[in-house]
Amino acid sequence: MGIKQFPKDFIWGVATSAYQIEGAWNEDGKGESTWDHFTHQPHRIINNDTGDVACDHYHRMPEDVQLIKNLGVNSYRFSVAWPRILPDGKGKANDKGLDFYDRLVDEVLKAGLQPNLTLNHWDLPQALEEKGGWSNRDTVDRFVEYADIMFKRLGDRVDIWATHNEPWVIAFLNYGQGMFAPGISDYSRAYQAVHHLMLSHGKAVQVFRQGAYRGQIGIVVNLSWFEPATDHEQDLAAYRRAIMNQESLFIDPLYKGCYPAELIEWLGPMAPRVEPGDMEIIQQPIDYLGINHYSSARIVYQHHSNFLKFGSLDLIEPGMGHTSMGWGIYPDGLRKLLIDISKKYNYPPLMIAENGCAMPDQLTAAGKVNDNRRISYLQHYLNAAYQAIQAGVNLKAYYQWSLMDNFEWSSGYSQRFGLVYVDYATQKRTPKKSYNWYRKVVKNNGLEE
Ligand code: IFM
Repeated sequence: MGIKQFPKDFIWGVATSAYQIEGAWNEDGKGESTWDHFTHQPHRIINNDTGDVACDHYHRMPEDVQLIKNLGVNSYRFSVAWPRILPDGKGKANDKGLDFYDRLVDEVLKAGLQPNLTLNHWDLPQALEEKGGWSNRDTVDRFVEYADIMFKRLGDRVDIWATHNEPWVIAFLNYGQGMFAPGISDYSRAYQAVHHLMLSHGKAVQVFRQGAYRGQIGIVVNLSWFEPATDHEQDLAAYRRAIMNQESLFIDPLYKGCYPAELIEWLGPMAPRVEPGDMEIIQQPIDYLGINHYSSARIVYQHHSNFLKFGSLDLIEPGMGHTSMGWGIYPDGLRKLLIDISKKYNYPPLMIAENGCAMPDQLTAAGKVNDNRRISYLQHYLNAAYQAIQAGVNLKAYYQWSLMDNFEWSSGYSQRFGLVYVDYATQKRTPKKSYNWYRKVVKNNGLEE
């Protein structure tokens, strides 16, 4: 049997984030995060679940790193809980918080893995939220102070850094739709948050370059693959707005130093306030662009849907159905997306920072999880990534989301994304069938044909 080989130095990994796995929400001097605050309110999350304990990773970190080592991957993507470092969002850093990530990075290195550290995977210190959070320009400088602390502490050992994970989600689900913490529905604030997230990214990259640290730095955006539903002018225009709002709004400033003019004009008074010099700061050269990809859709004009007046119809590969999140499975969307982004932005180095699926996994009486649909999902999406590389995409890495089942934001623990099953009552970890399948892919540095 032949192997579809990935490039020689390809990075294979798994990803997690602090709030979703760590627990220990108020231990060792950690401050309250927006997600602590949000989940402690009734009816925000399915079953009123919280991340108070989550996978108890804070206390089980060496065991979890061992699971990653045994998987054979060469990198681990995780995030730092900002309020563990700066409980009040500013001032003196919390030594115990820093010590935890120090130990984690050392453990990851000892296991022969490259650390890939995300500074902001959504858990903002609540103290900063109370002053306006990401819609307050002051948060930009608070983030840069925090980033500087982390660079100084771990810059000698971390290989890959990301400033933010999914700024689209932070801006639009947190401040626009109000579905995520802090639960605010105000699109003017959401667009202002976009600008502050991008500005804080640029400033943090400047600080990173000044420190001449050894690693690479980039940002991670979430991108679905979109196609216009028809070639009618209204659908085509709706499609352009969808693309601008998801993609160009975040990627154009990085590579072209501007926001998409057509979208800014459409937004009118909702457009963010930008100060002179901001766009130059955002356009700092980055080492890679991280992409999180989960779904694809056809875009239609819909007058009553939202102020951008577009609706989306899931694209689904015949026979592949949906994940348990209800997201259509369309692997070719990943191939098309990677090629499209590469062409638009002149073939930058790309990393798939997240891809994976929630499935209705069951632990059998024999203590096994036979998650064949996840294997099929990963097989197809990795094949799409392989085809994109063959087409010239400069893809450096693939991180599967996620190492283990964890707290899936507003869905709480109802969704299982892991290669490892977590029994939350006992915290027992059980590698699923897909864990062994992925191990083989990594070992072969490719897919069996
Ligand atoms: O669990 C999330 C992750 O935190 C960010 N990207 C999407 C994943 C699945 O919803």
